[in-house]
Formats: sequence, structure tokens, C-alpha cells
Amino acid sequence: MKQWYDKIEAADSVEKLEEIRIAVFGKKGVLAAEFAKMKSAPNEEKAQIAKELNIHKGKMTELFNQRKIVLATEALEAAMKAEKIDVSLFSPTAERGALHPVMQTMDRIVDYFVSMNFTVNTGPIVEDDFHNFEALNLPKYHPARDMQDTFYFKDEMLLRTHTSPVQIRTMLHSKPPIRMIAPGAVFRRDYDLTHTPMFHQVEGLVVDEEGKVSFANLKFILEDFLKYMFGDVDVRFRPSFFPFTEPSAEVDISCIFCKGEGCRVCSKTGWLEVLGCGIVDPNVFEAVGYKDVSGYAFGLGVERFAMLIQHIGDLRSLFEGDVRLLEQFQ
Ligand code: 2NL
Repeated sequence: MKQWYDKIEAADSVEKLEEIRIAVFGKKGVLAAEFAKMKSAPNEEKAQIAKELNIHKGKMTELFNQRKIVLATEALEAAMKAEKIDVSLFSPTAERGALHPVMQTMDRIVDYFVSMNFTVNTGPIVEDDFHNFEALNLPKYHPARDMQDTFYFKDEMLLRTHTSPVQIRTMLHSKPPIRMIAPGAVFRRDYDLTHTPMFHQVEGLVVDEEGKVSFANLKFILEDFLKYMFGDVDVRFRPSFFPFTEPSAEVDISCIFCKGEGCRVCSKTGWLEVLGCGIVDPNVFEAVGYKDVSGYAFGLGVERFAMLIQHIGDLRSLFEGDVRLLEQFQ
């Protein structure tokens, strides 16, 4: 029995100790064998043998438990040492993404109109002739729907050239009052210094009972919006033309770079054109089946706002995906 005490003491790994445990305490172990032998011993000796065996069993159990704690602790310490992470080691920093400057600008625009109780509506990018043109008082052969400007698929399907079809769809499936904006990507066959074939628009539409919506309401909201976006600027409305509004206006702000003095950005005029708007043409309401209503609408290009607000000189830099540009807008 003494040899087993020594073996427990000498076990140098948790695995070795486990082998010894099975050999000593297991079903076919030495203790079980000694107890079995006891059965064939003379009756008067049995009690003494059992007593001695139980003392051995107790002592070896204690020895085993002590050894196990020592070995397990050693194993844990070795593992921790092996797996230690040196947090002072150099590692390349993880690249952190950021929202594209066009989307940051879009979010700011949307936030303003949400604060003014406008709902935000979206719709399909692939549209049909009716929603993109016909319903907007753009009859066939109107120059604005010329092949030059529009990407066509077959069957009179096309990439929307503005987000107005979203307003048309909203009017077709709901009743006034309507107070909505439609942000999203739009597509035109244009590519030069100031145009890209894909860009973003936010259009707005307010419709209510006849006489409840006026040009004055339109003027107020756009002036307030432009001061929110650009700070303390002057705002002016110039008469203009859009097929879907009458009367129509283009909206300028005083140049944010030269404060109206005249510079390269504003072509020495002191003004920057930022919006188009007007009173919704009755033909549009007729196309969606609205009667006895009035409304105003407006539209703006998000890239132009982004360039003015973030001081970006070249439109194309917004679409090159150069991380050096994007890193500047984190
Ligand atoms: C611009 C001008 C504009 C609208 C968009 C609109 C939509 C409906 C009815 C009437 Cl459903 N009008 N949209 C009106 C005026 C101007 O956009 O320069 N956009 C970049």
C-alpha cells in the first residue's frame, strides 16, 4: 500500500494523477481488490483488516485531493502563461467607417422636415411612364422626358428622374391632408463637372383643402429650412417654370463663401441657387383624382447641399469612393 502513497505524491500531471486514482479507488483498483481479499480472511481478522483498509482509504483520499489541487493550479498557471496577451504590443488600428457626406446631409435635411411634422415616404427606383412623367403634367414629347435625360428599360419602364413619383403614389393611395417628403436616389443621363448619372433628391409636398395651403406657407417653411441648413443667410425667390407647379420659383441664398460680395463659387452674383418650388399644378391633382384641394411642392439636390455645407469643390470626389475623402467626414 505504501507504494501507492508514493505514486500519488510523485504524480506530475493531472492526467497521471487520474490514472493513479483509477488504479487505487476504481472498481478494479487496489482498494477494491484488498476488500475482496478480506472476504476470504478468517472471520476474527476481518474487522481489523477492514479498519486498516478504511484508514488507508481515508489517508490516500486526502493525499489525492491535496495533490490534485496542486497539479490543477500548476496546470492553470501554465495555461495562463501560455495564453497571455501582451496588450502593449503594436497592432494596426481597426478602420472605423462613417456615413457618406451625402447621407449625413440627407439626414440633416430629413431631420428638419420631420421636426415640422412631415412624414418620410419612399418608393421604387424603377418606375413607369405614368408615375414619373404623365401624372406630373409632362406630356409625351416634352423635352424634359427626352431620351437624352432618361435611362429607359423596355415596356416604358425607366429609372426615376426625380422622386416626384413617390408623391404621385402617395396621393393615389391616400387622401389629403398630405404633408410629406420623399428622399432618395434619382438617375439622369448626364455626366460632366457638375452632373453625375446618379444623385439624390429630397422633394416635399403639402396638400390640404382648397384655400388652406398658400405660397406664403411655402415661403415660410423654405426660408426657415434654409436658415436651419446654412445659418444666417438671405433668401430670395425668383419666378421660374416647372411643368408640375404654377406659379413656380427658384430659391437662392446669399453666397455663404463671400457673404454676397461676389466670388468664384457664386459666379460673382452673390447668390447660390439651392431649391425649386411652386404651387402644385391643377393637372397633377387631376391625374391623381384629387378635387377641391391646393398644395405646394419643392425639390432639392442633396449633393449640391453637401458640397456647399461641407465645402467640397468637385462633385465627382463624392463618388470616387476614395477613403481619404471619406475619412475627413467621420
Ligand atoms: C428642382 C425642382 C421641384 C417639385 C419639384 C413636385 C412634385 C409633385 C407635384 C408638384 Cl408630386 N411638384 N415637385 C416641384 C417644384 C420643383 O424640384 O430644382 N429640383 C432639384
